Amino acid sequence: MLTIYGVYRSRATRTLWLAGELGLDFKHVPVIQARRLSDPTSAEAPVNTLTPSYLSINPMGTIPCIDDDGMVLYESMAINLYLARKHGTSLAPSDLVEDAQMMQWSFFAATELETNALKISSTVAEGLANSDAGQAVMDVAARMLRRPFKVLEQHLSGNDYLVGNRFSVADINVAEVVRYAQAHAGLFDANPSVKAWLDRCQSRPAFKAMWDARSTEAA
Ligand SMILES: N[C@@H](CCC(=O)N[C@@H](CS)C(=O)NCC(=O)O)C(=O)O
Repeated sequence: MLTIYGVYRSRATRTLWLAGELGLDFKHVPVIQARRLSDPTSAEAPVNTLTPSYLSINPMGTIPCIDDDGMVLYESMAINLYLARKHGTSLAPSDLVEDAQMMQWSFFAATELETNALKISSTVAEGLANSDAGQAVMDVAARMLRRPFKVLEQHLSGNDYLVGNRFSVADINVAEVVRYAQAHAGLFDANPSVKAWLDRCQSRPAFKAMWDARSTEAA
């Protein structure tokens, strides 16, 4: 049995979206970020990233995490690459080269995009997007993203998807990070192929199902 830990309003979306694409049967345990609770250590608090029983599963206290028949794994990109490979289908790499390319794009998202993309989404989430200070933070983050977005743009101007000209786990891993920057219209206007690719990824039924579930979860 596969268990996926982590609320929808977290990086768990990557794994929940992939599980939908693969049609996996799984148990969802909506562990919430401790920072979103006023007293995460109280006895009444919902299971969160500081709850001892959760820390005994994932000592990092992060979400997502999975337990796949006793095999526990954290780090969202590793989880997704594992699940894709385990269940095969066109979402998984078909050979060693594609495997390397899917890892390349996943590491690229985690190391070259995520920090600055998150600055954009958290500025919006904090309601600061229309303030001068918020705009300045978003513009600096967008400037830092210019180069990796240009690399993505060059690749996607000649390819509909990141690897093997088909939708794969690499697209999920990168699209869910690029989404954090989506509120910065200028970044996407300057990179129309990235915008078109993100639209393609987000128009998939499994993304929409994940997004609907996320939208119904308490903010
Ligand atoms: N690199 C990790 C990062 C995981 C992470 O930091 N997740 C956040 C939620 S999106 C978290 O668990 N934060 C803990 C907390 O806020 O208490 C991954 O990709 O899985």
